[in-house]
Amino acid sequence: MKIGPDDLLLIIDVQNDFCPGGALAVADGDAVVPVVNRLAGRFDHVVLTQDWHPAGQSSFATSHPGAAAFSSITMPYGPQTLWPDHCIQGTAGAAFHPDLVTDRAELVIRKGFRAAIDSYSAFFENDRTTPTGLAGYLRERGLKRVVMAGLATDFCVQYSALDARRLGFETTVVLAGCRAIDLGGSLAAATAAMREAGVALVDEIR
Ligand code: VGL
Ligand code: ZN
Repeated sequence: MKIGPDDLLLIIDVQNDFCPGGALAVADGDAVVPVVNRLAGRFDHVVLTQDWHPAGQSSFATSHPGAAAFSSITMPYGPQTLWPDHCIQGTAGAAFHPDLVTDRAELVIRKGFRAAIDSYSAFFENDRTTPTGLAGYLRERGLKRVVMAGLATDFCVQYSALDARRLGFETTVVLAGCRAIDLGGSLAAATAAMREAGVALVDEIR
């Protein structure tokens, strides 16, 4: 693909807690940093997302006595995986990776900031209906295509990509700039779901 003036690069959750040594470390998560930095220099529009939870967020296993991290529960809005405490607002773990070049970002979308509901997607919280405002931003700015990369492929990248398609945006995921958590086959399932939804999965953008 050729990068055009109406294309947006959406960089998902490149934060310390998702990198080696972090509270919810994704294997090799920091390997995405040079890839997304290179991409960011080539787009006219760059938006970042930042996972941004209050202490005691309902998606934390520690909020459910006896529940194990990486188990699943049913919330009023549907199934929810329980995570180790991570990306707590204002902590070092919630900060962007120190080598991520954030200067060209025109917007940072913080998500998962309500205690009662998690938010994987850059577009909707996990009820799949409460909007973050990003779709409105894209439409008002006349941006038509969303190219995304970041962490993690099978959670926040996947949910963002599926929602972008559902909202009618052309959507590309750059896999060299993504790494997965891969819980019980979730990476293969995410890859299949994104393909099925018409998300273009590419290794790199030349
Ligand atoms: C994410 C699990 C919990 C992600 C965020 O960025 O993929 N995964 N919070
Ligand atoms: Zn989170």
